Amino acid sequence: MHDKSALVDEAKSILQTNDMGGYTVPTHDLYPFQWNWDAAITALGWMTFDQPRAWQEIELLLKGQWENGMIPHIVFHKEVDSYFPGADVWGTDGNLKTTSISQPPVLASVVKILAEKSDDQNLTKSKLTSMLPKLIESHLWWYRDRDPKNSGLVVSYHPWESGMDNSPAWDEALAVVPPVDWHYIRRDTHHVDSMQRPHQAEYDRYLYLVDFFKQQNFDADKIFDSCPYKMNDIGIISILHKANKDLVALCEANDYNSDELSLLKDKIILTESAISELWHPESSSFLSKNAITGKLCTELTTGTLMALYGELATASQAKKIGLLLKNWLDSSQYSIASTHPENSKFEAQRYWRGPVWLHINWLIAQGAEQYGMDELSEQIKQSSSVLINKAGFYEYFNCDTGEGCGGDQFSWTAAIAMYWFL
Ligand code: 2M8
Repeated sequence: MHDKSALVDEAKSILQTNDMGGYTVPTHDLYPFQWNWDAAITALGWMTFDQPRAWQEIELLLKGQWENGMIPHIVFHKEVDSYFPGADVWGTDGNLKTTSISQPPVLASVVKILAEKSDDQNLTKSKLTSMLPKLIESHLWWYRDRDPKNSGLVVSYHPWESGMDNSPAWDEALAVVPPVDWHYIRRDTHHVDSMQRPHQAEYDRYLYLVDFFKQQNFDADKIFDSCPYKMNDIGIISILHKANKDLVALCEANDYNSDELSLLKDKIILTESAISELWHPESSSFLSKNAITGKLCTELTTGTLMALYGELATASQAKKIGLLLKNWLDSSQYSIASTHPENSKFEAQRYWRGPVWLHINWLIAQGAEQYGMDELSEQIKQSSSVLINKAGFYEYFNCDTGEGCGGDQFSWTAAIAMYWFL
């Protein structure tokens, strides 16, 4: 067992080392830019010892926001060639280069936490004045561009958008996407053992989609009509739903009102009435749905547990998910495997196909707590802290051995550990 204060010092120094002067890279070399949901989670870590710096993290992310409201998945603040695909491959316009997709919108929920925990009300007020309209715009973007038919269930166009890149839930839908027909050199496998990263066949298709968005001139209607990959991702839907409720609450607490905000309130009701489409009684879980074929993705991944976090489950559904979660925790040596260990596609060390991710645990633990499953929530927290004590602040952890995997000195792992249990 490490000394707690030594761990706090180490976690702080990871954020400081990864600080590029206002934004934090997830880890040097492997991910040398600012990522969307990493920035949100990382701000929670900054908040524990430097509140102005926490707000700054978000301000710099919002600098990359598109005119249509989208907050991109990566903001390429500076050119660095240790990552592929870089800004040139994405081919977007603008002075500040970004990617052309987004990522799980946990940001508004984080801003609510920052505002509530802040001890400088003037600073908070001035930050919220500029941020609230931008956050509202970003949520409206999800509903406008990603749910133009007003179904209540937004779609995602890329596994990278889910943040759970090579999750087995995406395999079938991704297999239909053609491979890219040009040669490229991956950089990720120069930094990390290829056994811990996605396969080449997946990268070929990730890149095809990147090209596809560019060829459509990033036109929302064209992409909605013809994108070969379209997913009702239960992870994104749940995180957006929760963030939407948090944003409405934050605006109300700060006497902020607008027509746009009323639109968001309507979306909350709409999603709640549509979510039963994704409930799969045989799995005791909500599932993602391939929006092209209408087929549910029956692989149990931690994305499916996000419905608890979004508070989208009824009491009886939540009870079933709770039993599933208990069984899930008991099925691997360490914490919550990102793919249920009994699934045939489970791999204990390969990226989003088995390893444990700490920020995901935090989201699921909040979900369990919201439904009164305090013991489960506590078990998730304890098992997360065991990993930090055993392995340190890695990107993710082998759920059988507890060994740290992927990038070391990882910002969101350090940040969530500081905020949650250190
Ligand atoms: C991973 O994704 C990037 C692409 O976005 C990659 O593998 O190149 C994912 O774990 C994603 O969720 C995360 O935001 C990103 C940076 O930590 O890395």
